[in-house]
Amino acid sequence: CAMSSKHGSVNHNPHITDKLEILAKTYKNTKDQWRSLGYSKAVAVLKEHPKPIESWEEAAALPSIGQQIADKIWEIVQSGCLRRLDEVMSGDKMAAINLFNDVWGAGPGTAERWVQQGFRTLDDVRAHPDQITKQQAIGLNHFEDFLDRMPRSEAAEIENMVQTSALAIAKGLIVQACGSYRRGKPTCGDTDVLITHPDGSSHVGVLHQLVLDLHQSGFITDDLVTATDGTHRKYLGACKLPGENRKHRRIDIIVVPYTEYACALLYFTGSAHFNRSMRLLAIKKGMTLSEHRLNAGVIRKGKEKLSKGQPLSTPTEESVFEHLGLPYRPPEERDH
Ligand code: DCP
Ligand code: MG
Ligand code: MN
Repeated sequence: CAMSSKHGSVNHNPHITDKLEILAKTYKNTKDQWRSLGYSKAVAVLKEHPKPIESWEEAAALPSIGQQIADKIWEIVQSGCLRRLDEVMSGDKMAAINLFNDVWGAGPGTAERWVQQGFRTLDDVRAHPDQITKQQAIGLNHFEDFLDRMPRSEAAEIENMVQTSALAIAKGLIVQACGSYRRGKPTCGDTDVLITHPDGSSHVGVLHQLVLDLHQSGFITDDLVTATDGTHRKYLGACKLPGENRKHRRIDIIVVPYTEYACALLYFTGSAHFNRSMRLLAIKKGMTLSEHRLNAGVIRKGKEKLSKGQPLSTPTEESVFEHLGLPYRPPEERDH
């Protein structure tokens, strides 16, 4: 989490966590979010455990691990297998649910509906256009491409392409790839481009023109979402670099006012898990952290907010860490 100082510690129980992670993912795909969360928490605890689990009692004594999960851990330790996992994996319905959850724009609800309608393969779904949203149609079209993670060098090419186009619209724009790319990952699921302008106003109207221009040049191939969230404008789509043998890649672009640059940069760099723990920490300190700003002096009564507090000055990411009383963490160390 954002507060812990240990990173990259060795997992002494991969034989257990590998199996429990599959269960967590499967339950997530079936809307059984509560059970999924239980397994995810157990996996996180096991990954921090300093040694291989050797007894049922050792497992059950850990936080977030109850008797049922301890039983499963013990079964894996003793037999190397987990019957529940075999049951879950062997069902053709379960396999289809897991497949359908990988279609962009389809969540657990859609996946379950498609399965109930008797669909088991992507072609079954494709044969029923009346059951597919526009976004899901794009997801089905680029199914293999979207699942494939691109090398970070390709994310850099995409960042460059967007940067060149944006700078032709307004000089001085800051155009920067965030997400897994900024965290230094070797591969990226998409490219997350953040745009702002230091003069505080020239970012306005840029996104609309940029998307038009990138369509014109053939770089953007599909639009998934265009939305406004307060002062942020957001675009999700698909793009393809020029040249032979290029895959369609997911691209996310957000355009923000310069006053919100640091909080937006922090948010868009992630990871999602890191953001959640930063936000929780802010709440513990009587603050709220969002992709827009950091507020202090928030007064809560239970979950209800009596006062939303006042925004703090956050010119840099460092300043956000400082307000929260945390040592600065560079992007490469924000995976957890
Ligand atoms: N984000 C978040 N909460 C979410 C989704 C996203 O806080 N539920 C933030 C943190 C992410 C960033 O947005 O790092 C970009 O989202 P991505 O889904 O693109 O995730 P990553 O770039 O981190 O990983 P990937 O390589 O899979 O794209
Ligand atoms: Mg990303
Ligand atoms: Mn993204």
